[in-house]
Amino acid sequence: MSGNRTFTMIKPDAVAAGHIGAILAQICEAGFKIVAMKYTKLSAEKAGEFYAVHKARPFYGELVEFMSSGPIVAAILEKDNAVEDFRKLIGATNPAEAAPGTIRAKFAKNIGENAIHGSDSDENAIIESNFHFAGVEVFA
Ligand code: DAT
Ligand code: MG
Repeated sequence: MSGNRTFTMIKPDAVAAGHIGAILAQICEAGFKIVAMKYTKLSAEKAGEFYAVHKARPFYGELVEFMSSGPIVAAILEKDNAVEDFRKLIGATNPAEAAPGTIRAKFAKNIGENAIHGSDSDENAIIESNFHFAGVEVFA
């Protein structure tokens, strides 16, 4: 059975460009309920830990630098089939390949600075949510 929660971050490029409100509106209009949210900034160490799975990739250093370059909005979202539906809403990693109307098609700059994160599995949604939020910060 598919889970009903996913984890997201509005990334530093989209925050800096003033897109927080428009992105949250699109998320809510798509039927996701915000059950946890914070405006925060990742240290390089924390960003490196979050993306540790990509450590061996050539873009890892760039990714860690970018994700710790400015504030982000982190949130846990609830909806039936949350992980899959949210990946559809955000679009492909490379905005040049993202379907029209998706968050990345509308707001991402390029494959590295791509506006938003979405968990890729129910298991990772839980791991990523716990990485950013304590239980008392989640309001179901
Ligand atoms: P996604 O964020 O769509 O799950 P991913 O997990 O493969 O994509 O990669 C994590 C992030 O790393 C991605 O959002 C942006 C960055 N990234 C991925 N591929 C890249 C590339 N070829 N060049 C630069 N940055 C890349
Ligand atoms: Mg991913």
